[in-house]
Amino acid sequence: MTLGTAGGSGWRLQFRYAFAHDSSGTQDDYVRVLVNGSVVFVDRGQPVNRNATWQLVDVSLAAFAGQQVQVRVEANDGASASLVEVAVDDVRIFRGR
Ligand SMILES: [Ca+2]
Repeated sequence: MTLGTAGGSGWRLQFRYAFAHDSSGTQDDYVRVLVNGSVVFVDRGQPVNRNATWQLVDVSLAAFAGQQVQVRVEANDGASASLVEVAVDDVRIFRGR
């Protein structure tokens, strides 16, 4: 979608996500969100057990005003194979005040 016109303010990306991993998690495990190829959000694994809980993320898209945007979600089980569980829901792009 195209975010209005250049210089427009208030554009935001919101979504909920859950990221679960076990104690074999590392920084090479991650979930991230890219807008037009730029990383706007990342959460990396750690060597602890983490249960999946929904969390809200709110990112300003002001830098992309006037552009057509493509949002991409990536999840990665990097380094050695480990438990990586990711869910994303309620993705919204809107113009707030
Ligand atoms: Ca891994």
